[in-house]
Amino acid sequence: MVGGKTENCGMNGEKFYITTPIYYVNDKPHIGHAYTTIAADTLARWHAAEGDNVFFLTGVDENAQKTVDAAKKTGEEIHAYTDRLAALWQSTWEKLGISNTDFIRTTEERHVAVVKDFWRRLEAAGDIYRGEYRGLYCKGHEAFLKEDELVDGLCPDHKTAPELVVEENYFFRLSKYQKALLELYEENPDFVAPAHRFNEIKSFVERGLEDVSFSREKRDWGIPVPDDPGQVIYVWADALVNYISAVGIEWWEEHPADMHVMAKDIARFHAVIWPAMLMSAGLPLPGQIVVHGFFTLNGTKISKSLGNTIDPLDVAARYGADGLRYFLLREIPFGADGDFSEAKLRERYNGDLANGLGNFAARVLALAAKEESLPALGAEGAGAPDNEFAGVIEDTRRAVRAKLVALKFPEALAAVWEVISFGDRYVNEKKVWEINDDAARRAALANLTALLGAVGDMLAPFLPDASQKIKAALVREGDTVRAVKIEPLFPRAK
Ligand code: ME8
Repeated sequence: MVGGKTENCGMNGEKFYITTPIYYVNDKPHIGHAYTTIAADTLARWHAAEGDNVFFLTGVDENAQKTVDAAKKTGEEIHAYTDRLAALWQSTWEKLGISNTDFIRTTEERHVAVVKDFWRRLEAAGDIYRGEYRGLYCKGHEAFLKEDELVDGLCPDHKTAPELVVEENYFFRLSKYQKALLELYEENPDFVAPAHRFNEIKSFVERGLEDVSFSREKRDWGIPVPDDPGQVIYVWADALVNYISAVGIEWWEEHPADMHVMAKDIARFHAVIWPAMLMSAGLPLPGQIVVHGFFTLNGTKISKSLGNTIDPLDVAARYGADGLRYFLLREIPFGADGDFSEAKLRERYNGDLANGLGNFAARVLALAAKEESLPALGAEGAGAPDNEFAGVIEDTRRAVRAKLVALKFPEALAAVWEVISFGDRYVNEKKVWEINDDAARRAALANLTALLGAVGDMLAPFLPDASQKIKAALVREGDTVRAVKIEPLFPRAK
């Protein structure tokens, strides 16, 4: 019962349901969150362009204990705090051009109701039992750590001492699902991408699974366990269900998520616990867990406690949302760890965007704007874009598609930049600005506007603003296109 796959998409209005993690509201978004959301947005936009009926979900995870701590720190009443943070996350995504269909908050009634229903399904399957839990709880992870995972007694990621917790909890019988999970992995060789992440997951499950504590004692924040107000549901058991509560159980039964996108830190929750929960609840499984690496900032770990977070909105204010999107997608091989540095971003921005795409668009549009309408791509007869150009454009479209199916964002963009260089060389070799023969000049410009239009199209999922501007500068009228000069797409950054 595994959901749809990317390769099957397109052209037929099929549903494509893609998600980001729901982020904690103990802080504002940083560059790592922006990366996940931009990558998911690119896939969502691409699927929509291919004709799919896309549902793209993001949101916030509010029921964690760290929300309580964060609100205490600011001195705000907790609901006022979560309202403010949820609005901040939402507006950040808007400013970064994120095309999400919905935004879910785990304090919403639509979510709480489905979580309780889900819990009852686990209970009915005999997979919830009471027991005593002793463990070392890390608030940063909102998860228990094993003794051997600590470094000098501290959580290696958060550099904080975990808290010893001894309490009566409800447990979820995760161990019961080891065999079923291994079968799932065996039957679905793309269930987790990329492959090296899948291997980590498989060997983790092969080593054996322990049941997980699925509730916490006496908390006044979180979703109460049905029929036991002394316990609240473990924040992960609550958060994962957002993927269902946003669309409703009936939708999920008919069309579970095709793709859950996230970083490696939470891959186990999505590729092990989540499918086991769904099996227990008798619900279909997601199609694919897509896992990227972790970002550092100028070579060091991004962490609030180290004070080196970076606000994606600051970056977008200086380089545009497209500048940020381009850097993240072009620079970091999806799946590998990446490093954010403004110097590298500036280099990419000036080199590839200002001098590359921006300059090419400006040259072509300035020359073409001097002409009457030109024959558009697909037009017949003398002066229409020639076969070489049509062929190059088609090959590039195919390459971009193939790279996106394989989650190779840098390679997909590199393919578009190759065709931009091809266009630039053509302008230079032909010296298009010097061609006096009207027919020859117009034929060259028909080729170039066709190429630029195709570049605008192909970049739509990656650089929505620039793509929009390019498309608006090429006004299509039947079989012809009229070019309009535009302001520089990417003014050079100092
Ligand atoms: O884990 N590099 O929320 P979260 C790359 N609420 N990506 C990063 C990153 C970094 N340095 N830091 C964060 C949670 N991310 C849960 C999720 S889902 C049902 C519940 C991104 O706010 C990346 O996508 O800690 C990572 O998986 C996610 O933020 C963790 O977000």
